[in-house]
Amino acid sequence: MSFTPFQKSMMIITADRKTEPLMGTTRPALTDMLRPSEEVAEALDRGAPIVALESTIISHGLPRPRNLEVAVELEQIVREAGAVPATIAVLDGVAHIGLDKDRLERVAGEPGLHKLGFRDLPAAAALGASGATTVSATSFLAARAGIRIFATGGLGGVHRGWAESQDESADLDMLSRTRITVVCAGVKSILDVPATLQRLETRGVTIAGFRTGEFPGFYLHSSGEPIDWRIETPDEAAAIMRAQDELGGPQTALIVANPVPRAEQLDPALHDRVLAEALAAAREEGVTGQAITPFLLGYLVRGTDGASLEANLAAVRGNVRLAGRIATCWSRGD
Ligand code: PSU
Ligand code: MN
Repeated sequence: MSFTPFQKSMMIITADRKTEPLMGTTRPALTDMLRPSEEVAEALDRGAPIVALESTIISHGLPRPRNLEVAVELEQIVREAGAVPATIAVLDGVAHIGLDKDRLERVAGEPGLHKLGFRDLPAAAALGASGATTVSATSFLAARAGIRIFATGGLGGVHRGWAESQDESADLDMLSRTRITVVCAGVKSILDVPATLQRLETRGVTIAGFRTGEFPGFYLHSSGEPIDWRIETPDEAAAIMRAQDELGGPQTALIVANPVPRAEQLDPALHDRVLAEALAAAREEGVTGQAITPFLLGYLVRGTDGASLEANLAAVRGNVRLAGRIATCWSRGD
């Protein structure tokens, strides 16, 4: 007898619910903490193609009110590719896998939403908090719900000046222990890209360039860093995913690195100039930790008169489209 990924995840949830409550405490059932929308639950049951989408890019990564339009548009792109979108966020302590219109509006507009990495999920769930999920939290929640494919803009990674700040995004650690395929335009160019690639190699995360042998540079078509594996079709991505499962071993991710088209990239000279200014401003203002990524992305949008935003959106749209195609190949089993 075989089971769909959703059925398997529900078995885990059911099994977890049977575990002994801690002495003297009651634990909310996991089903209450993780709630697939009706549409997503039904797609999981049928083994239909699904693409997970993160919400931090909506709440913290893009300026309002454009962010809501983008959130709606990204879901539409997934549908056009023949897959079901599952935007993920935590609202009042519940991790929603797939958001209806009202919930999407909350994520785009609610002031003071948390930015939730993986480590924040237990606290948010227990305390009934609301927040947008980063790549680390979204990867975990998607995989937990039985979703294998996830699209975003650019991953977090090793920050410049890492030796002093020790700031390495939790995204990398999560991708080294989660069986998910993430389609992205590389890592954000505000980061130390060679150091990030080194960390991904050390941690055993597979990277395949989609029609490129160079790691994309988020706003830029290329970061200039070579990568070892190049694929030409979504089928090849699905084949790598099947090989991951068949080979076994640690539950690592597959990064499908999909560059923004050259025609839509940010002008490289403008990029380098404004990024240098942004990094200097962050140093001067003492911005660190969780705040630094939104600060730098926001600075770039203003410093390039919105051109970085257009490049960012072009990258995300392309990633979402490709993720939809990979999800279709994956669920067809070819
Ligand atoms: N991609 C974008 N914009 C974003 C992000 C990704 O195009 O804002 C978010 C993702 O949620 C990613 C997070 O996980 O930035 C990384 O934040 P940090 O560097 O604090 O880990
Ligand atoms: Mn960080």
